[in-house]
Amino acid sequence: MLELKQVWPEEYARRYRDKGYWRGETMFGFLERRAREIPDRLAVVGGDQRWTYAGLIERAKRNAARFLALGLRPGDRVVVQLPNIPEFLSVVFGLFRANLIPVFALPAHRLAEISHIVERAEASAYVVAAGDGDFDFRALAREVRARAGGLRHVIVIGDAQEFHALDGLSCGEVTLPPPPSASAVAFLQISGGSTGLSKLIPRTHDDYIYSFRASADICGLTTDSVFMVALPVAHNFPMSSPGVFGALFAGARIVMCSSPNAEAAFALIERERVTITGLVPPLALLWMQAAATSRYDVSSLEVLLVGGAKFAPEAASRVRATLGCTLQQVFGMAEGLVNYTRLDDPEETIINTQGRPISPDDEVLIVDDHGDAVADGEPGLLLTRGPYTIRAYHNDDAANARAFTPDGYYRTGDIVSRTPEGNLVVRGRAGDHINRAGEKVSAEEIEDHLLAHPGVFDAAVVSVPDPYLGERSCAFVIPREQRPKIVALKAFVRGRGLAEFKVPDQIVFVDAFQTTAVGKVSRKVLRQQLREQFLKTVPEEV
Ligand code: OOB
Repeated sequence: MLELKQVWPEEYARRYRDKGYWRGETMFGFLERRAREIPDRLAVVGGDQRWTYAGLIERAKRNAARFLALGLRPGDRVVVQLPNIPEFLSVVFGLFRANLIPVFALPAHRLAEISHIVERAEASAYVVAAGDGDFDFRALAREVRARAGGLRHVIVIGDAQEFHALDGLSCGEVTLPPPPSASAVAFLQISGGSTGLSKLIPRTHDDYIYSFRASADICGLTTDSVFMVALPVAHNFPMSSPGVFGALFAGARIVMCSSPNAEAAFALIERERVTITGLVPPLALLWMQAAATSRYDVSSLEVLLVGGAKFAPEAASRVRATLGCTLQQVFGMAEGLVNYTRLDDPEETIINTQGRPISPDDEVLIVDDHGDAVADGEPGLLLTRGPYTIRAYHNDDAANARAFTPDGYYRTGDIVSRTPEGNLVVRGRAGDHINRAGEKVSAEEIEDHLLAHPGVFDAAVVSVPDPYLGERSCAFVIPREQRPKIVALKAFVRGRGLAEFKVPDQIVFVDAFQTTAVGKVSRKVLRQQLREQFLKTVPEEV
């Protein structure tokens, strides 16, 4: 069996084990242990389904047998693209039990992203729900299969058409394999992506379990907690900060919410007596506004986690008064490092900072452009390494050379400062991505799509401030003689099979890009110039 490894140098691995961060437990192992301890407690509620811990484990084992009976072999990668439904858990833990490697895609991903992920991960199978809202994932699966040759199986939850229906698969006579090593890669997560296409993030059982076990503790989860997922569950934040995995680790109950819409979520909070949930800042703003007039009782809510993008202090200061709960800011990344404000921090810290790392062994450096440490309070580039921060992306030497220092620090691309108490404050980004309501969009990736249009001579995509989204994307385009219409250009980008959140929010045609005396300008400088130009010319819009 092919076992993917994420390699920490031996002295670090030993230290992380000695200190009890890495405990040799596996993803399936911890859930099975919980199910033995509290078989009859509810693990997950979603739609009209209510599964106990025993019920979840049974379903996961059945799915494991189904996957293996289909011909998948331990170590094979399986792309999972599911909405917030209980089956997300029975599929993913089924894959863990079969020693298959889930690769997590978001429901918003389309042909371009899924085929890239399938190819990079060399995936053998793809699991989708038949549909989600208006979108038919079977049609997408058809296109993906036509493009990605190696994909052998498509498994569908619901009406499968020509594909395999999960429920219709036979379990056969398979023997489930022995557990994998806890230091092996358990799954591949997708990077937000600052440069070009998404990279794959290999997370081991040991490192990931540590991150959500500690998160569950920091977020105060107990067996009495009710954790609601309103953001897409496959994203690292709702998955592990403390996320569904942290909730299961704590023996809590998960409520799957299919839409982050305030009224739909409030109805579930009231019905299920939800105690904790997580949101990106734009949704937190909407919820605070909706709470003023909502007829639902959300008084069970104790903690609201907000992260994924910067939460303005002014908005943060209104959480308690409007929603009646404690705000917990979370600043994390799928590559590893996660910071939280603590529940008992002074209000001032909770409102004005993005918290401090999970682990005493998270090494955090804040440096200037020369790599020298800056003083407390001064902004600098955040570098980090630690017991749950990856040392390399999967199968991507070029990205690894850029993203990691020779001594193994991950260059986050974030500009932060540190308060004297050790809390981090996010001040900006060095990298060229757009943080659109928590969704990261790579400028380079969108530029490449724009350049494929015959009417586009050159394009530069930048982030501009947006009162609702935090940031939105603006594409500056130099047209060729036949200047395309803005709607047509947006439709062209969409038609390339991209997640909707990547289609430029705004397109501005320009005659030329400013160049320096040397004549040539780096993309990075160009984007910076355009951003400044935008802010100077249209300040009233921001
Ligand atoms: C989370 O993960 P990703 O991988 O989608 O994005 C990571 C990036 C960070 O490098 C930072 O630029 C930004 O998102 N970010 C924040 C933030 N939380 C994330 N920027 C400002 N303030 C915050 N609170 O977004 C993620 C992963 C785990 C937990 C929470 C968020």
